[in-house]
Order: sequence, then C-alpha cells, then structure tokens
Amino acid sequence: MIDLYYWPTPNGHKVSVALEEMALAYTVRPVNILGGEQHTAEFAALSPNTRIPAIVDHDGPGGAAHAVFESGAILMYLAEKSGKFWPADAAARSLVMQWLFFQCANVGPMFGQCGHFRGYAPEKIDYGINRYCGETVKLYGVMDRVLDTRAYLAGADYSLADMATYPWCAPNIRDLHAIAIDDFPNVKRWAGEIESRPAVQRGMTVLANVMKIGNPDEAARAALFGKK
Ligand SMILES: N[C@@H](CCC(=O)N[C@@H](CS)C(=O)NCC(=O)O)C(=O)O
Repeated sequence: MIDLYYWPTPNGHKVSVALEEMALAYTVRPVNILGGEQHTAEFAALSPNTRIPAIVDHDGPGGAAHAVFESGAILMYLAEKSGKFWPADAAARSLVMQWLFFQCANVGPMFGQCGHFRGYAPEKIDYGINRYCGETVKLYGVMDRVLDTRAYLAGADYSLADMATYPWCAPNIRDLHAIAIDDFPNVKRWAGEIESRPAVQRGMTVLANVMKIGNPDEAARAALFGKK
C-alpha cells in the first residue's frame, strides 16, 4: 500500500493521476498546506523541502518502506514499480524523461510564479507578472509546436510527461494564468484528450471539495508564503 501525502494542487494532481493510471492502491493522507501542515517535523522527515506531494511505499525496494518526494521522482518511481508508462526502448524512455524534466524544470516553476504574481501577490507587480506570465506563454508555444508533430508530448503514446504537464494546463489553472487557449490549438486538442481519460478524472477530483484556487486568507498566506 502507498500513502499519498497530498493536497489538491497541480503538483498533487500529477501523482493522484499517476496512481489512478497505474491502478496502484493508495491511501490519501491530506496535508493542508493552507493550514501549515506541511511545516510539521513529521512531514519534513518525508519531504525535506516541506512541499506536497510525497509518498511512502510500505512495500518498497527489498520489502522495506520507502519515502519519495519531488513529483517527477515520484512519477518515475511509480512507473518503475508498476512497469506501466516506463518504455522498455531506451530512445522512447529518454524522450519521456526529456519532457518530464521539461515540466519539472520549466512548466511547474514558471507557471507557478505566473499564478503567484497574478493571483496571490498582495501587490500587483508588473515586472513579476510580465516576466513569469511571458515565460508561461512562451512555454505554451513550445508545447504547441511539439504537439503539432505528435499526439502526446513525448511521442505517439500518452506518458509520464503528459501526466505531469496536464494538471498545470487544466481549465481553472489556464484561467488563473490568463491563457487564451485558442491561440494554442494543439495544446487545446491534447488537453481535451487527456481530460476525457477516466483515470485523469478520478485523479483530478481527489479531495476536490477542500480547496478552491485563489484568494487565500491571511493565515493561509502566512503558511504558504511567510517566513519559514
Ligand atoms: N518541485 C516540487 C514542487 C512542489 C510544490 O511546489 N508544492 C506546493 C503545492 S503545488 C506546496 O506544497 N506548497 C506549500 C508551501 O510552499 O508551503 C514538486 O514537483 O514536487
């Protein structure tokens, strides 16, 4: 059994979607990041950067419990464990890794900061909005061009790269980032295909009732963005 330390955000959704896609049994352990639960010593022992998601696989390598933090590393661990979405062909696997790392190193950080400066910063700072939302639009262009040449980010098959990237391109997140999706028709087609997958629908709705995007109150703002 796998414990999923989670809150319903794009980085959390990457892992809930992957667990559903791979049909791995899991128990959700909510970590209310608006209430500061990510800052407990217990959680920091699992996730040293005190961010969700994290997992504990109670049947890990050698039968021992194994904790994993960082969503990209979690997806790779789960793919290896399940033998699903882990191409045997080295070139195909390399492509999946390239686009998974593209998500972790570019899409996540830039889209995250775009959302922060557009939706959460207490003052409107044009420099931050222009810098990060400009990068976000640029990254939509990169994805749109690659998706003009193939069905999914890493090739003809749906992969870990798509599981990692889609939650950051879901309709409510696009709204937060003020993305005009009709400007990116290939991303629009790709996102539509992914959101019709039953496992994606299940993964994207885990604890969906507990969090709405935007407008954190003062306590949540301190938990998320305060001095740590
Ligand atoms: N690079 C990390 C990023 C994780 C991350 O930023 N998680 C956010 C939620 S989407 C979080 O836990 N924020 C709480 C905080 O910063 O205190 C990953 O991909 O796992």
